Amino acid sequence: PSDALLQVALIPYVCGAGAQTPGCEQGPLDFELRGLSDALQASGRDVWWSVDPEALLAGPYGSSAHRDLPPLGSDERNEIVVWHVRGLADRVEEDVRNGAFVVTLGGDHSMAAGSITGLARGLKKTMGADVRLGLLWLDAHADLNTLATTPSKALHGMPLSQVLGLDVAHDPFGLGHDAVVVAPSHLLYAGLRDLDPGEVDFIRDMNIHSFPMRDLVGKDLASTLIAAMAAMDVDVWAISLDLDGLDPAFAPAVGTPVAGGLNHSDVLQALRAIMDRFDVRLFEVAEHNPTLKGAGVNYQTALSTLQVVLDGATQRFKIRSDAA
Ligand code: B3U
Ligand code: MN
Ligand code: MN
Repeated sequence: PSDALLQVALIPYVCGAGAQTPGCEQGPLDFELRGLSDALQASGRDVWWSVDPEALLAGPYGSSAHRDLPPLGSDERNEIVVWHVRGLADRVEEDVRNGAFVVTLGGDHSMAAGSITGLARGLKKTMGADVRLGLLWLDAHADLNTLATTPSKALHGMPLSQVLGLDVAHDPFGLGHDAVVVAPSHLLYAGLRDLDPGEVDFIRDMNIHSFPMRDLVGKDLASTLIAAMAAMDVDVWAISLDLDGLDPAFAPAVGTPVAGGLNHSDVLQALRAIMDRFDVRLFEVAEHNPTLKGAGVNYQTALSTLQVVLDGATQRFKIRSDAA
């Protein structure tokens, strides 16, 4: 019916243990304290927190676990990430099964292992086992390291090795063998400018479609991404935005800023065009670290980005429910 509302589930990932710089665990609550859910509530959509970020922070792997973090790479450190990743995957799966558009809010980028796996599981149940999932990854980093190639041992540099199945034997995110959910040919990178040698090899050897920053000079981001996405045989898309993919002017409060990033208005224009054309079911904002300077700028950037994405999702939903 045409009066149906788009359901939008905000899902928090209150974990920063996957990053070298602590603080991302406070990201989702900071977004909410600055007014996120109210600002996103609009006619035509129903926005709610699927889990209360404050309650999660008060739990066993919340603020207290982050106060004195065990060293990177230790079992104790990874256990915190695994707990949050598994919880996120379950939450995303359930909300996707119930037909919601999912917004995952971090939290360090290890979250993507859970969000993309949860989305794939939910889609398999609602659309069938052979649904093809595409992933647009906006980031300064490729986040493609394995335990063998990582220079830092930080799990936020590894979620895509899980999603693509590069290190199934070690399963560092504890998601099991069925969590290989995106084909390398269905991954699209934009904004890359700080890669490790192992990641450069993976991208070359697997022929992953990538627009590093230097290849975007003088190109129109929207039409470049649209053309690349249209050439992929994909049914449903997820988009993961690492705030450090943007130029630090638009998102200064990130643990690993890298100069010379994506222009925010270019990204907004691209997202408008993408939401118009492709069936996007999940949008992720990662690496918001409110303990660093410039958190208010991060928030404004995240908010305007989500407004564009949800406007597009609402439009598509209206067209779909009018036709039904
Ligand atoms: N590639 C490096 C650095 C890094 C990855 N993601 C962020 N930083 N934010 C690594 O540690 O894997
Ligand atoms: Mn990054
Ligand atoms: Mn990242």
